[in-house]
Amino acid sequence: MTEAVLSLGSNLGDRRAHLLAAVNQLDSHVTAISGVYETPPWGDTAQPAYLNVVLIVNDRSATARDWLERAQACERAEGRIRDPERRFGPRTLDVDVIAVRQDDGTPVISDDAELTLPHPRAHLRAFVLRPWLDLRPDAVLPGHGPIAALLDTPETTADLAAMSPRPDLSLESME
Ligand code: PH2
Ligand code: MG
Ligand code: MG
Repeated sequence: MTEAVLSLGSNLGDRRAHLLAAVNQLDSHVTAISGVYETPPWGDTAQPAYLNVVLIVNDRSATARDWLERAQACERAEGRIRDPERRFGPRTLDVDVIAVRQDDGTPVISDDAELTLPHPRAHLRAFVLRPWLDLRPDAVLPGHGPIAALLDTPETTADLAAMSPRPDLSLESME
């Protein structure tokens, strides 16, 4: 069995609907859904604000690569178009695999070009760390330490202050 932490983001079209479609597609594997946050764009600032959410997903038989394939299937279902010129540009739906662990708690470490685990930029991204903290206050990002501490670094504090919870857009009700 593996448990994965997935980061979902959307900043084009009906943002909440794109996030909800992914939750519904991952369906019975979803064991926890964070609050929804409105977040300033990271990495490429000339684009609309994002909605971000973090999911914890479990599957008896899934490998890390299975999670990547499921994440990409969710992106395709929401009409994701990749612009090779804009690596961090706008998107209908982005689903990133942040961290995976085996059922004995061992983290999956991978430097595969297609699937680097843990995610190589997660420690810099308040939009990943803050919703994850909602679900797992004691979580540790392998190689970087407790996520609570990572939200108190020069790389994340400004973005943390600029993001806001959107309880009005919660996905918990699954409507
Ligand atoms: N995703 C990106 C680039 N920048 N900024 C925010 N706030 N949220 C995202 O999900 C995001 C981003 C590319 O993966
Ligand atoms: Mg991403
Ligand atoms: Mg991505």
